Amino acid sequence: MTATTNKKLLAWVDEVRAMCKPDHVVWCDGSPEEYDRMTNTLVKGGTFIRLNDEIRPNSFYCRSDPADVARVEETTFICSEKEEDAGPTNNWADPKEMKDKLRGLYDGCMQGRTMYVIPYSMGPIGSPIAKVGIELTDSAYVVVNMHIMARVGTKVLEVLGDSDDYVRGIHSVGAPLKDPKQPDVPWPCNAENKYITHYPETREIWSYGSGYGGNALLGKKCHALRIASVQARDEGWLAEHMLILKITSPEGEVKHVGAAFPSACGKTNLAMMEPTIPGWKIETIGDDIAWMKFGPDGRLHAINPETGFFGVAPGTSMASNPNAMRTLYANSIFTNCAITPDGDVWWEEMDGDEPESLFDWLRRGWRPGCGRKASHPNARFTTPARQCPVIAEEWEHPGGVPIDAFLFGGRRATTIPLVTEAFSWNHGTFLGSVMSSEMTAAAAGTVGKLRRDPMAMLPFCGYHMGDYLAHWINIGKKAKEGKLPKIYYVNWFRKNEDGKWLWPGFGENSRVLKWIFERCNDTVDAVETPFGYAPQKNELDVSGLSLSDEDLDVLLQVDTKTLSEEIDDMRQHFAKFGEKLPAELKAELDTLEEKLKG
Ligand code: O2Y
Ligand code: MN
Repeated sequence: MTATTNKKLLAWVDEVRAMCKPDHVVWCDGSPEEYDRMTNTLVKGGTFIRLNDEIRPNSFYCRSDPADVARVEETTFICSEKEEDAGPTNNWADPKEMKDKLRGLYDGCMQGRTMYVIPYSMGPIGSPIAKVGIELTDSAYVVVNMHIMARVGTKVLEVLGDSDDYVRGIHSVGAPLKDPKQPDVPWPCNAENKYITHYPETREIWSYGSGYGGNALLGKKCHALRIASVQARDEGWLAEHMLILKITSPEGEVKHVGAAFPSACGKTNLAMMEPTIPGWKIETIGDDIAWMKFGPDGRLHAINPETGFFGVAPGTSMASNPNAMRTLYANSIFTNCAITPDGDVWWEEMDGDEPESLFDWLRRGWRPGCGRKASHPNARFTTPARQCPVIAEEWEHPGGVPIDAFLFGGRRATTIPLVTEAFSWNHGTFLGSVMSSEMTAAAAGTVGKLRRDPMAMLPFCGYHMGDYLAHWINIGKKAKEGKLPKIYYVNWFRKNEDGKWLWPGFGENSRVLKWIFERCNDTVDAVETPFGYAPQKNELDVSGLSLSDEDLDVLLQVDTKTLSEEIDDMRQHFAKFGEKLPAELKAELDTLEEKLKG
C-alpha cells in the first residue's frame, strides 16, 4: 500500500514507471529497518563491503565505476524556457528538446531494476523554510545516501498531503538489465551518456547516467541550490552555497555566520573548527548549503537543508578537521577511499602511519611509496550531521538561526588581506561578485590562474548570474534598516615572498571570527582601505602566535598595486553579464578603481 493519496503524485509516479519500466516500484518509508535492509542488499550485490564492526560500526565501503567519480559540469544543463534566463555561465538546452532526448534514454532504462520513490524534505519537516522533493531512482546507493543526507520517508508524504508543491526528480543510472540472466555490476552507470538537467519553471530535475554524489543525490546541488536558487529569487529569499556556524563568546553571547568559499578552501574544516582562543566556542549548523528567509524580527534566518555531510575524505584528519573525524566514527558510507586488510578505510593524509599494505579505490594492491594515490582525490564520506560532536543544539530549529555576518573568500597568495569588512550591503555584494581563487588544478597553464566565482555559486545557480547578483542587491533594498548581516572578505592563504603561508589557518581562524564578532558589536576599531575596513593591528588577537610584526603588516595590507592590475580582469568578468549586471555593482567597481588611483 502506498502511503499517499496525492492523486497528482501517484499519476506522475505511474507515468515515470510506464516510461522507465522497472520490475518493481518501492515507496521508501525512511525507517532504520529500510536502511538496514538496503545496505544488506548492497552488500549481497557486491556494491558495498561492510567495514569491520569493531573499528567502524555499521559502516560501508564502496567503489564507483572509475568513469563516474564526480559532478559533471560539461553535461549539467539549465533548461529554462528562454536561453537568456540560464545566462552565459550555465549550459542551456531547450526544455522540450532535452526532454525528448531524455525520454528516449529513459525508455525501459530501469528494466530488471527497482524504482524507489524517495519523498524527502530539505530542511526540518514542516519548517516554514523547508521544501519537499520526490526523487524517483533506480539506485539503492542513492536511497541509503539520501537516508543520511535528507529527511526521507512517510512523514514527508504526510506533511505534503495533497499539495502539488514539491520538486519532481527523476534519476536513473542508465543501465537496464534487459536479460534476466544478465549479472549486475557493483556500480552501474552509463559513462557515455550523462545528463544532469534542470527545469526551473516546472521545478523538475531529470538526471541520467551517473550514480555519483551531486549528480544522483538530487536533494543536494540539483534541488537545494539550482532549483532552490530560482525559487528563492521568485519568493524573495536566499538559497546559498554556504556553511553556517555558531560562535559563542566567553561571555555567552551568540552570533551566527554564513560563509561561501569555492572548493579546496577548507569549507567543511571551518564549519567544524576547534577554536584556539580561550573561552570561545564554535559549533556547526551546516557545512555546505544555507537557505535563508526574513524572520518576523526582520533578520535573515538560516536553516541547513541537509542532515548529513558528503565531505571530501583525502586531507581530512585529526589535524585538519578533528570534528569531522569524530563524526564519521560509525554509521557512515565511504566512496572511493582505500580499504585496509583489517577492514577499515584509509585515505591520504589520514592520521598515523601509512598502512603497510591496502587495496586502493581501483581494487589494486597498494604499498607506501608505490607512487600512486590509494584513494581518489574526490573520495567521499557520507556521515550523519547529528553525530558531529560540535553540532549546535539549534541546528534543526524550524525557524532557523539569525545570521549576523556573511563571509566570502578564496585562495589568494598575494594582494587580498586576511580580513576586510564591506562598507555596505552593496559593497559586500560586490566583494562576493568578484570573489576569486587561484586554481590548484594541474591542467597546463591553469595553476595560480584566477577564477572568479561569485558567491561560489557559478556551478550551482539555476538562472542568469547577472539576475542572481541583482537579487542580492534587491534583498538589500527589501531589508529593514540595520537588520542585514555585515559582509566580510577573508583570505587564509596569503604567502610571503618565500612562498610560505603567513597565516596558520585551521583553528587559528577563530581569531578572525573573534574580530568579526566584535565588529558586529561595534567594540573594535578598523582602518579604511580601498577594499574595505581592515583590523587595526592591535585589535586582531594574535597573542601566542609566532607571527612577526612585518608578517602581520603584510597580512592585513591590501596590495593596491596588484589590486589595480586586477581591475581589467574584474571588468571582463562583469562584461559576461551584459545588461543584466546591476548598475550598483558597476558603480562599486568604478569606486574601487578611483580609490586605488588615489
Ligand atoms: O563530486 C560530487 O558529486 C560532490 S560535489 C560536493 C559535495 C559536497 C559539498 N560540496 C560539493 C561541491 O562541489 O561544492
Ligand atoms: Mn559544495
